[in-house]
Amino acid sequence: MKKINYSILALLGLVMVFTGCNDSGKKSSNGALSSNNAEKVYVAPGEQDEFYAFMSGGYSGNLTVYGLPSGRMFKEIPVFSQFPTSGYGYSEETKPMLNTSFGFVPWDDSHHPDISQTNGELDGRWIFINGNNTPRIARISLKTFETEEIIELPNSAGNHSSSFITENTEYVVAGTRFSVPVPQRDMPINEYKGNFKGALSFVSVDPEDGRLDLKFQIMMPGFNYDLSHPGRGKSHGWFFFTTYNTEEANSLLEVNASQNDKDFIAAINWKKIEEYVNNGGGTKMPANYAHNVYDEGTHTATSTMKKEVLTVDPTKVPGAVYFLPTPKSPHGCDVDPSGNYIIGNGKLSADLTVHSFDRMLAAIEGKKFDGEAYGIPILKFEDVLAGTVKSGGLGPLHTEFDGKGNAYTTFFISSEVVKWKLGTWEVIDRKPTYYSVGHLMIPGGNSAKPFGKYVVAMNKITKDRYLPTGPELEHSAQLYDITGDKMELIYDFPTHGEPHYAAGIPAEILAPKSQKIYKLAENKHPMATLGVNDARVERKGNEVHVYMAMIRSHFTPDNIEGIKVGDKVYFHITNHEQDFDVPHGFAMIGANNSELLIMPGQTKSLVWEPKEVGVWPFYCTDFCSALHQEMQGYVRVSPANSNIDLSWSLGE
Ligand code: RUQ
Ligand code: CUA
Repeated sequence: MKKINYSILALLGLVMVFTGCNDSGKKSSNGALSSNNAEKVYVAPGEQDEFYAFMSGGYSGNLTVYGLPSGRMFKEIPVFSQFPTSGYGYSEETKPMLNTSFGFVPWDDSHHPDISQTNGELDGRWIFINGNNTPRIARISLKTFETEEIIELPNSAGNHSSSFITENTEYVVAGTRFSVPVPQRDMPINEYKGNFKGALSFVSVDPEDGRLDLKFQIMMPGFNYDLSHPGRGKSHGWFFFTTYNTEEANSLLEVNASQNDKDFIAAINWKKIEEYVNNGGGTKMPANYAHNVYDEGTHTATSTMKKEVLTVDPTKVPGAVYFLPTPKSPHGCDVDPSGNYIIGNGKLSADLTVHSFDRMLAAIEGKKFDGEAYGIPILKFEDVLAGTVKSGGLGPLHTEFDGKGNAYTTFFISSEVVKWKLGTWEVIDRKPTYYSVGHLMIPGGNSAKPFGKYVVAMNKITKDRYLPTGPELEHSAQLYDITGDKMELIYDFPTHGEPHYAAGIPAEILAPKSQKIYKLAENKHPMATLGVNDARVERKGNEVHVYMAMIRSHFTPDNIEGIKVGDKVYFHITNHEQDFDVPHGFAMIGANNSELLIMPGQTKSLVWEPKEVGVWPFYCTDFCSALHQEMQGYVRVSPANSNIDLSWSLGE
């Protein structure tokens, strides 16, 4: 396929050369060239973007924030990975965020962000994202753009069909990609079939403060649960998951999991299961998983180990779970804005399978089953099929919607986005991507109300798009204008990590609510230094606690003596600024962690273990005023057996 891509590219290149020189402002056949299109993405200095785009960081473990249409990156939000830029995962306050049942896990692989919804529309309160490797879900505040909560998922492995939310953010849902023994135990791998389980986790979200709670897990047959999306509108109350490896192979899956002509989309009536568990149904099972919560008042996270999970055997809840046969190892599982169409993107096929929710209900009503799998009824393919999109592309992965009756599907192998019409299934347009596109994103594209102005294609291969940077290239995103009948490629920009999915939202929903400072008067951190007179240094055995304040352009105190080799020195530092965008940093020579970047009104703590006697400097890392270079101090470190008294000062 690469060859095809390059010949298309070469052709386009020729078009570029010829139209580029003599075309003065007229629309050229290659969208990216016309000055009209340049204007479409140009956000002049001082102006702001129309949309926020939150792109998953993939193997960076984080979430990056971009503006659309400019493609400018605004922030990287640390989620599952330690982040020295701010001290996340290094500061004493944030280390608990990365606690798991496996201990401290300072990295993950984040795939699918999803923004909270009310009545099926984006409400912009929180964004959720999955950790794929050590199964976790994070909740990030869209007021502070900080990670506020991480919950681990027991009985799960490869948390891929995650983290998608229901239309009133009742649940954030996560299906396991790998089935595993539940509970985990020592057993031969080749006894997988019939013995492993696939857990689908329903994590409730508190409507007031967003707090997460693992409400129940459905113990499904041992397939791979790849992707999922909620029903909406008429199908609200249902959730749909693609499966592959219904063969339950445990080795050489590229061959052995591609035997069945059809795998399934699992349709889960979660309202029914919720009712069942609310009436005392389900089995409590011992478990061990971390629940980490960051408290904005104390600026501190706590980690609690939970010991129990409620599991549900789907065969015990009649009418709650069905299988919809779907060709051919389906990947993406996307639901249109009306909630009627469920699209299975069969990655080994050229056609897209669209199921109808109405037809599914009718088939269930008529009890028209085609056997069962592990006690779960299988519906007949013909009975649930709404239509097939004869796409002409290869390797369909993901579909999004523009809210105007059109759907857009990415094709990994043929490297293109294909636009087609819901209901008639006809292909309307296709545009190449450069190269090998994975997900795509329309702001609100997986809600009842998409904002169908742009689609962003997230490509896996960058090759010749940008100046080379050695063997490793950032991935590329491509922006298409979708306001007309035909899509137009208007921009191309690099992204950070590996964006799998992304979520977009109009700036006007988020920007006005964005927090500017933390109020010092509301700082409840137990180690905060709220007045400069409270600044002090205290010794408890070999632990020394420095209570420090910072304001332009000094630390209080800035001279500390009486520290000894072998001490463990905790700096608890409070930023006394109350102006927007005036953080201070703190860096200590030889510290085995990172700096701290402390926001106005916030307290953060860093531990430092001095190894050598001497007089050691610390300084502010953020250029905060004309006297930033003066914002510095010294710690005197004496031998372990010295009897120099603890003392501290400023300006003496
Ligand atoms: S997916 S490999 Cu979202 Cu297409 Cu993860
Ligand atoms: Cu504070 Cu530089």
